[in-house]
This record gives sequence, C-alpha cells and structure tokens, in this order.
Amino acid sequence: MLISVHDLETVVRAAGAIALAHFNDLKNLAVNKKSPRDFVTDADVAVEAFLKAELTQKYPEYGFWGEESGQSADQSARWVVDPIDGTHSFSRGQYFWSISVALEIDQELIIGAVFAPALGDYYTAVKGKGAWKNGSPISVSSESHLADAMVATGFACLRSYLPDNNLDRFARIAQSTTGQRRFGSAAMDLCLVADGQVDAFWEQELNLYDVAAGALIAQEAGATVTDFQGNKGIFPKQILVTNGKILDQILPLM
Ligand code: 2AM
Ligand code: CA
Repeated sequence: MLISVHDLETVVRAAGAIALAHFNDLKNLAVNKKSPRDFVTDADVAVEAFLKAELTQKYPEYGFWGEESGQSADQSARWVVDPIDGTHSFSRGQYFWSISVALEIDQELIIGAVFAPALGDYYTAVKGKGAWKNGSPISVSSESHLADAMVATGFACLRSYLPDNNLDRFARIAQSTTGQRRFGSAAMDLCLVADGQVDAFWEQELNLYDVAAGALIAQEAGATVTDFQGNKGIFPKQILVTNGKILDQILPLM
C-alpha cells in the first residue's frame, strides 16, 4: 500500500500528543533503568504501544520493530520506531527529544518522520522525493570549510563502557571546527544536518531505530551518510552524516 506523508503525519502527531502530555506532567513520570545509564519511562512505553497499534492496524502488511517492544515476526517490510529518542533529556524537562518512525522495505528506507513535540518541529522525507520541515523543503548547509563548521556528536558509546569512547575523536574535531553541540537525540541531530543547522554529526553504537528516519531525511536533504571510513550507507554503530562539502576534511580526523 502507498503510504501518504499526511497519513503518517496524523499518526506521528497523535503519538506526539501522548508524549507531550507526559512531558507536561514530569513530576508524575516513572523513570526506570533498563541497564546502567539507559532509561525508559512510561511515556516511551505508551508512545510505542500507540504507534504499534495504529501502524499495524492501518498497514497490516508491514511488520514492526520498536525500541521498547522488540520485533514482530515479519521483518522484510517493517516500521522501525523509536518512541522517544532522547529519553534522558525528556525525563529532565529538556526540549531536544523526538519520536522517530521509518518504513523499511527490503532494507531500503522508504519514508521517515521525526517529530520533536516540545519544539513543534516535524521533519519528514520520502525516498527520491525530498525532505521537509513543517511542510517546507529543507536542504543541507553550504559550509565548505571544516574550520568554520558547526558539528554535533553524542556519546551513546560511553554507556556501553567501550574503549573507543569518542572522547579522543571529539577532541580532535573540536580543535578543527568552530562550533560543537551535543543535543542528546540522534534522530534530531540527523534532522539538524538535513536542515543546515549543523554541518556534520557522528556517533557510535547506536541502533537502527535511533537513526533510520533521520538518516533518510538527511539523505533526501542532500547529506552524505557514511561510516567513519567514508563507506556510503547507514551504519548505526558508526554513523557520520555531513553536508557532503566537508566530508573529505573530516574523514582523516575520524
Ligand atoms: P535514546 O534516548 O532513545 O535511548 C544520544 O547520544 C543517543 O544515544 C540517543 O539517540 C539515545 O537514544 C542513545 N542512547 C541512549 N542510551 C543508550 C545506550 N545505553 N546505548 C546506546 N545508545 C543509547
Ligand atoms: Ca532511542
């Protein structure tokens, strides 16, 4: 079945309303830890349950994979969902968190939506058709000098206590760029590259549900999505997204 961006937007915005209701009532929010430094709240569970019910009922031909509830049987064509990306920020009352929904068929991303309800920003993209923020087309920045660039990263890898913890890489890149940001939601970071608000983003040890929708939005806005060696493709364990113009300059620092 052909999915319209508008039908998807209706579902994702309704999920956003559920998340926002919890966000506006934080003092009553139960925050639990899945493992050290990995949080889940009632809001994550409620938003994912809503999206799973809505999407599988409206589009029974597609399977479902969500961060909190796992994978349904059919996974060749599936929704890939992060109910709240940036749960830690959410639980502290900060605004940078998002709902991330992508449709993947035979390992190809077809449509993606990232909604940041507290910011009121809705990003979407359709394979081969472009990317939009709040209904207007978006594209990556034109910055071509790494020295003048604004970059973003995250440290999900620290939570798995990996020896390659991004700190040395961050130090190298911070010394070679003008601005560095750490927003705490990979799905949002990818949309910020798509919208030209930052020129590059990289992170390690993410999962497909953190990056699927945002990576399609970034690609459709003209971004290059690679691993740290410059191989093209979406590699959640090692993802580098740039405006394309600074890729050759940032790769040696990765
Ligand atoms: P989350 O909020 O949905 O968990 C920020 O650095 C990114 O890391 C976010 O996309 C965040 O997604 C993700 N993240 C948080 N905890 C993590 C963990 N324990 N392992 C891997 N990624 C994590
Ligand atoms: Ca997540």
